Amino acid sequence: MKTNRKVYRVARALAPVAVVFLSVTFACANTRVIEIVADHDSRYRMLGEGTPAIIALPGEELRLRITARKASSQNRDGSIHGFTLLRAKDRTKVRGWDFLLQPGTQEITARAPLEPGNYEVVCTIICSQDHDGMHMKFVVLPAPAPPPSLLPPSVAPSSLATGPIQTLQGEIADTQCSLNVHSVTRSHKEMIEARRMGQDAASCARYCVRNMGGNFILLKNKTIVYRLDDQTKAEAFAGQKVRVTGTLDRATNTVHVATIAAAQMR
Ligand SMILES: [Cu+2]
Repeated sequence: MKTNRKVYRVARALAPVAVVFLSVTFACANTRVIEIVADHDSRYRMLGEGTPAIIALPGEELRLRITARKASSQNRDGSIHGFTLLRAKDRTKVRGWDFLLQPGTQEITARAPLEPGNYEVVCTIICSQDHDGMHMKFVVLPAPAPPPSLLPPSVAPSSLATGPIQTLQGEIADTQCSLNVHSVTRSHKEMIEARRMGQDAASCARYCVRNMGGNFILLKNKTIVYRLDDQTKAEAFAGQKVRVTGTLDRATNTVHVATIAAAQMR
């Protein structure tokens, strides 16, 4: 319950940004596709997320693309996992969210519950001895979309008229190292070798930002630099491989950040 509340608090803090990015998605009339694996070890997974979680707006239409892999046992009807949404507070089922999964990939379209709060996806099939551990978080954000005039300038609609929400992978680095201010290889290598800036990518990036007036940026394939409008979120991942979601302002190569998460390659 404690972690639930924490996730909810984090989600709430993200709400204004998420509302904008989700409504931008709606404006494009695209249903968000969420890729999930219901895995053979009785765990749900989402690519690049350590702890899988679905975050949605009240009533948002979601297209779940779920790949199911068989654990040790299955139902008589051939289904190998379940995907059922419960309210976290009383473990009651959410209507229209009770699915059985067949081996392979299936697409399910469903609407997020209208009531904001914490929910949980659970597997309803005794798929293995570890079946009890097969669940994932689902958070419905509070609904009210702030009027555009109340949004911080960084997420004002004018700057969001830049493109669809996208996910970019790379490393959180700093402007100095990445823009060759004090590095010829666009990396922390020289700085670390000189032992002046810190002993690894994370401390080097933090040092450069804190003491040399740099900014955290997203460095893709060691060559492409994206500016990030949310430095606080970026700092938490200094020197790490991440997935950043947001909209890209091509004019300034700035990502209006919705989320940053550590990238876990499978
Ligand atoms: Cu299962």
